[in-house]
Amino acid sequence: ESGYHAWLSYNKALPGAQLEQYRQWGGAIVSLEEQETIQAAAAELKLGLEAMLGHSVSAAPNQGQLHIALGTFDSLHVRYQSLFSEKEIEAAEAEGFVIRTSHADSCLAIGAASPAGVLYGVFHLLRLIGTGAAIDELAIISAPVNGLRMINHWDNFDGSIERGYAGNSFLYKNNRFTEDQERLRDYARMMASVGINAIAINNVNVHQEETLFITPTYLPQVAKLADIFRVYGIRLYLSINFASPIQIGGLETADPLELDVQGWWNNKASEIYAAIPDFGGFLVKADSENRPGPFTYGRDHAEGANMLAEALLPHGGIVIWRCFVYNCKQDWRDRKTDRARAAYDHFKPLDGRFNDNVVLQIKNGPLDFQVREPVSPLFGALEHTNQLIEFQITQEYTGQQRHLCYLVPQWKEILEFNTYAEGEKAPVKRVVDGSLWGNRINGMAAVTNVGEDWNWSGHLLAQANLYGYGRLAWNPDLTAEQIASEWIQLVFSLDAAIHDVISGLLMDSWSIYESYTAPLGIGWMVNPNHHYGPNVDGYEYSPWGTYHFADHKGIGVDRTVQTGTGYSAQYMGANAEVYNSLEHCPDELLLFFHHVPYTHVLHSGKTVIQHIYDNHFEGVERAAQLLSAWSSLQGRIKEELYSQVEERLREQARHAEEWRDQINTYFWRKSGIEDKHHRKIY
Ligand code: BDP
Repeated sequence: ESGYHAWLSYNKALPGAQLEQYRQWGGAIVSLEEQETIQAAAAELKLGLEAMLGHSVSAAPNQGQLHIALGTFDSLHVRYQSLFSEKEIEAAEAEGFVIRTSHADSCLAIGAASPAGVLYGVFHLLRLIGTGAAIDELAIISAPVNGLRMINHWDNFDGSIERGYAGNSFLYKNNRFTEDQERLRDYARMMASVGINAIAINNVNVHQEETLFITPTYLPQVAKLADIFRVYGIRLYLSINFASPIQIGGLETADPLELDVQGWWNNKASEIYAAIPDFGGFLVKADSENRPGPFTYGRDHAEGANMLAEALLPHGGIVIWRCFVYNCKQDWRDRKTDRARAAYDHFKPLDGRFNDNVVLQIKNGPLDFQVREPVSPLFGALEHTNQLIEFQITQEYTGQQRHLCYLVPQWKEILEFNTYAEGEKAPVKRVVDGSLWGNRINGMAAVTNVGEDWNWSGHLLAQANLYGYGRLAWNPDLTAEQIASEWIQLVFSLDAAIHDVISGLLMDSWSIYESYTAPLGIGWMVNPNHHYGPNVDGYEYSPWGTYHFADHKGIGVDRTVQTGTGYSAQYMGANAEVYNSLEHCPDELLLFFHHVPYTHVLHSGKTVIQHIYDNHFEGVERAAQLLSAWSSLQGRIKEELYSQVEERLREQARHAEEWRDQINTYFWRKSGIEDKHHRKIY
């Protein structure tokens, strides 16, 4: 009851009217295939139905008994095959499913082209039941919009997690693979239930020990993990160290154009595929934050990526190459080097040079997962390159799962953002899903927020981000509210009043967090290294390229073409003009693009300084309201769930005050301008 079963809790309290329907259809399951994923799907369906309906489910319906049948289109019993038309089968594509209730056949059938599709169909049906939907007239065709729906773990072999806020790793402990197979299976179930089909199991910063994952020392254990994932339709990926040929291969170079190096990777790939026949491929962080890469040898990133791609190609593997490349040793006195420009400047010139089995992984914004950033201008700029968007589920800069920040609204906004590529209407979601330019490899990746905490995500409500990411990767057209509703109903209750309280909390949380932290898109006012809590100048005189340039007159980074770094010109169409213009730039990103006096008047009618004061006072009040709203649920939801969230919201309310006071005080001291309302500033 701690949240361990998350959205697969299969709570019993279902509404009466529908319950009757569920009982009628859910009395028996017909599943005839031996294939392991289909077996897992049937087992999941039985588990879910029995828990939610409180009766046992048989494997053989009586004559004329309503029942659920599941299987692949090719192997379903002939009796059910006519339930699916050619058109539907085509529309379900490789990974999707069709669900149909047929009274004439006494059957609710779940069909798919692949076993994974059947599994997704089962989870969809369970979700319908868990959220109280009617099931006796179903005709659903659903196919994932994105090809890759990927999770990145930043877990280290010693058991720590880079930017992990839910305890240590449940994959590794003290340089060993975990023995807790049950937890791994539960994790795989949970991921499959929202459509995840790819997981990279180790940190993109690959240290010495993890470099050995691709050697005989650890490959057998990596393979065991892949076996568990495979049952649930998930392919395993590894982050690799670009310097592996030197570190574990005994070569003197990792130069991608050296024949020895190429040969080494070719052999390595064969070795990996011998152990894991469906191995997904490599995730690579190169020439970034002190990681090795092709630059050392005077080669560019296309040469580096393509060399690995050649090695994986014969086995059907791919290279996921990250675009998080910038100078992290910048002199803060240098006002011309702009970190925000870096990804575009590095990768735009390489468009069209990557092999077909390479995909670039691009962070959603140009900097690094701040609470508010513009969308990365690379989206829309790479017409001839496969690409994935990278989100951060783990709340590194958004409260570290101590503060509530439901991120789905942020991701939605990003996915809907119009890039103006190819004319008028080209939202990021269509670049990412590959439909704009017909990219073969496409989709989403995200840094996960899970750890060995019993509820997976530390803050129970942060589970909604993990759930939401998967749902959005499957279908980016779902709304943030819809996703929140599903999660709330599956985890807590179908009670409308309870639902509304929790939904209100989730939906307001991003804006609340934004309001008491760094203002107007400037970001970065956090403590160095761990990134929790306020520190206005924490990164101001550092080499990381993350500045706000506040002085006694004003604040902000001038990224205009005329007087600034010219970053705004990396955008297309109206975006470039809007961001470049002081007059038209949206308030929420003003300080990202412009350096302005504190007296500058926003579209809202307030001055920048008064906006900072007001927003921070209001933010603290709104954070306190989160706690009082949650308190109204005491006694109405399970105590174990209630109390863990209460504890976090209490910390948030207190900590928001610290943010307010440090930010407001800083700007009052810098500017000397009084708060119009004469509230307490220190
Ligand atoms: C930053 C993190 C750092 C990661 C890096 C990355 O602070 O720990 O290694 O991103 O994405 O957000 O590689």
